[in-house]
Amino acid sequence: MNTKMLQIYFTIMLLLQIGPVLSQGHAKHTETRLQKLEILLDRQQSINKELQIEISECKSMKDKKRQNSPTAVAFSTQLTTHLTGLGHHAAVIFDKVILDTTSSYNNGDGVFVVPITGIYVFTWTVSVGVDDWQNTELVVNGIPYAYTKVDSGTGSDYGSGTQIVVLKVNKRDHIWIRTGNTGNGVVDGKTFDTYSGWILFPME
Ligand SMILES: [Ca+2]
Repeated sequence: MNTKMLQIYFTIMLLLQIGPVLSQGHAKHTETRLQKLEILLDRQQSINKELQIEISECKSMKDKKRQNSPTAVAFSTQLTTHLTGLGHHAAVIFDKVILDTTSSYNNGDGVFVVPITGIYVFTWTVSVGVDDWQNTELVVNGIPYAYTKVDSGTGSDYGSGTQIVVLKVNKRDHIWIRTGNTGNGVVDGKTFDTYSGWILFPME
């Protein structure tokens, strides 16, 4: 063998000896990495399970809250009759219920009972016929917060008064329309008069 052949021979021998050592080391390294990855995967899977449990708990809590607290509150009523002989601070009872999403308005006494604490909008209209006049007010638990004043003249005169008010009211508060301190006790409903309210946003 010449020198070149010898060099090639030794190189091959060296590679044959080192090869298995290198591949053994590589396999060991890969195995260690795999074990680490398996541990990480196990941890991740248990975290995922915990998160799934928490998510389902949150969902059921949200559903329960929705069931207990109706947030879509709106009612709309109308006075179809002609009221006479109303004294001071007498309830104006709007007899026809057009809309009441939470069944919170009672057309027997004209009271809307707040189903959930929040900011609400209330509006009402009161009309009078020839030569009648009447003040009305919106009361929360008997305390007035807004007023209308309507006074028609003689002849073929008539008029309507409308008011709108935004209030923070609490669950179970009673809200209704009543006559004020002045007026001749006549409210000319006949579908011209309405009392409505709706929630802007809940505060619970
Ligand atoms: Ca008048």
